[in-house]
Amino acid sequence: MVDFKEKTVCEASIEMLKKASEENYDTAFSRVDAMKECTIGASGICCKNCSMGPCRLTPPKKEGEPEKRGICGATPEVVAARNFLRMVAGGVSAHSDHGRAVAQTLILAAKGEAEGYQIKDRIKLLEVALDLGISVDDRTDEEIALEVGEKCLAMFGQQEGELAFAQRAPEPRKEIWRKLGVFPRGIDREVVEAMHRSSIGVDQDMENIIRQASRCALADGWGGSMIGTELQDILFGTPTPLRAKINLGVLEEDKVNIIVHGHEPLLSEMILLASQSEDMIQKAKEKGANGINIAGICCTANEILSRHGIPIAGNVLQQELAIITGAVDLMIVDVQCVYQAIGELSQCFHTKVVTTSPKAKMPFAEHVEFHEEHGLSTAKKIVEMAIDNFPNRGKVDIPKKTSEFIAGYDHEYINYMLGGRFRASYRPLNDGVIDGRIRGVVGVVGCSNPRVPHEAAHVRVVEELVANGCLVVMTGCAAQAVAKTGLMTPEVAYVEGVMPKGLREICEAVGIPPVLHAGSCVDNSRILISLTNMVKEGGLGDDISDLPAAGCAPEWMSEKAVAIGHYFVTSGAYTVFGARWPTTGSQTLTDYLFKGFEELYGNTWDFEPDPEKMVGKLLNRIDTKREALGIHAKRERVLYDMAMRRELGIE
Ligand code: NFS
Repeated sequence: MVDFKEKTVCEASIEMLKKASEENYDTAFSRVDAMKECTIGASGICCKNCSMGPCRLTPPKKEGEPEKRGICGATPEVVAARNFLRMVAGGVSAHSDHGRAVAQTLILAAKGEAEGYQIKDRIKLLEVALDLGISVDDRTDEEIALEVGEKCLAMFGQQEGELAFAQRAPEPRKEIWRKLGVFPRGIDREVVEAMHRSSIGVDQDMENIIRQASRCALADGWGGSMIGTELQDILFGTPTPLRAKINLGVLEEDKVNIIVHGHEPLLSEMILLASQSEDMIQKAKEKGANGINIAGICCTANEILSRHGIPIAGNVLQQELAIITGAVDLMIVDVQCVYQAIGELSQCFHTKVVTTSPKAKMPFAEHVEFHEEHGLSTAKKIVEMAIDNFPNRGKVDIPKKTSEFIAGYDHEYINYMLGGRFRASYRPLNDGVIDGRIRGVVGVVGCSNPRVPHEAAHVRVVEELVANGCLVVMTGCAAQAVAKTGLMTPEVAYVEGVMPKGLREICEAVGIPPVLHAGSCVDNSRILISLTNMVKEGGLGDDISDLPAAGCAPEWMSEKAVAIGHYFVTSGAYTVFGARWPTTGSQTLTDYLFKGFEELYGNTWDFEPDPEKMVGKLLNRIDTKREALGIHAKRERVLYDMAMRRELGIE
């Protein structure tokens, strides 16, 4: 008998896992038990980049035995470095293709050729235009937006020079990138070069391979992802804080439930618009439903949550569980983090799975291709499919579990909330860090991974960081885990024992929670800008690597997380991963990333699967930085015990 409490800390998920087990539905939670991990592949030393192999470079069994080489002679560190580089390139390609699609849509919208899309945030448009050196005088918004879109699109094919958005980084950081030869050029160029250099018989120098990983990752954080975030803000509005609900309980028994799943808000924004139209609501009523309910899964959820307060049904590991409720009339997907299993699983229920991207089709799904030119009409067609499917429902079991939280904290809002409309500034944040009320700022990001208990490490790490006076900024599926705990509501500041007095004073004065939801995974680029703003505000050193700030991804699984981690580290932020580390097969490479990077980038990668030890490492690094800045005060680390957690009502 499986103990579901060992699988997840989320009560709603436990309920659905019980149902899955009783009624014999497969999920990632059960498949992971049947799939034994390949330790050679997991540690990064299996090379399958040509058909002479795969070459499995297992470490020597006895002392004195020679280290294994690939058939071409490749050493373990070179194989592990190539595999790492390919992971980075995979992640960068995903974020960047997303950014490209947004740039293309902005161009269409500026020309009036994208049905349903318009320029929503004029201030962001002007800011981005000025950063890109685009003239804004005597021009219409559409003219400016067209040039912004074209300039951003050109960044993908750029062959030489320096990526324009990367110029936003602090000066000393840019000097480091130039000195090391990792200043990103064109986004596509960096991905292609990564693939070339890691193919058989090309780059066979570990450090040189990792150099390309750095350049490629930076082309994501300060390129593809940043384009995605900035241009989405222009098209759909820059998020501001709003209250929302999360967990499977947001599905509604009497309404047509449509789940938007995937990553690109280009699609979900239109679905939302279509679902709010009078004719669609009327149609739903005709079929006996009490309206249309949209909920999100994965990062597309974070996107429409941040801009419209649309509820989140769950994170990546809840996509199958949502279908098992029997209440999902249609799940619409675009790209990334969509499990193939949902197609087959949907056959056991009335749920329709609809794929929409020409890049992403799958068995057992209906394909309704989505093109921005006809965005709204296609969205209406899909919403109608969901309405027509409502009467086909069978037994419905929606877990009665939801939590409230606040989302929508981007760097613009942090600036505004701390300083107010007329003196918007990062000064109060920097002062809070300098006077020690905020010990440090930590970004907690990334996926959930069924190899480790779902959401347990996210919750544990964040609780402890807050208990130790850190302000936490979250994105992705990690944010969705902690949204269920109450730590993302300002009211938590009034609960005894959650955080030290200093952090509490700041939260109370500003009216913020200690944990800020900053959006989706491409929005990690917002964290880069926040860190840069902290540097530019002054008093905390000259570069990102001087800040008492760090990042972590306790439950990551996607290549995208590796790309994000690598651009955080090469931008100067110490970053710790949990769950698994992909280069453990080569001590030489692991040492280079965990130690050697200190001298190069002023901070390093690290790995720590134990959540409490992970917090220890993050706090150590933060305190070291505080000491270097001369703002250190000795203090004990608080360890959150189970009684304190229970008091908080955390699952
Ligand atoms: Ni990020 Fe978002 Fe979630 Fe991981 Fe997948 S949804 S882009 S990759 S699993 S956080």
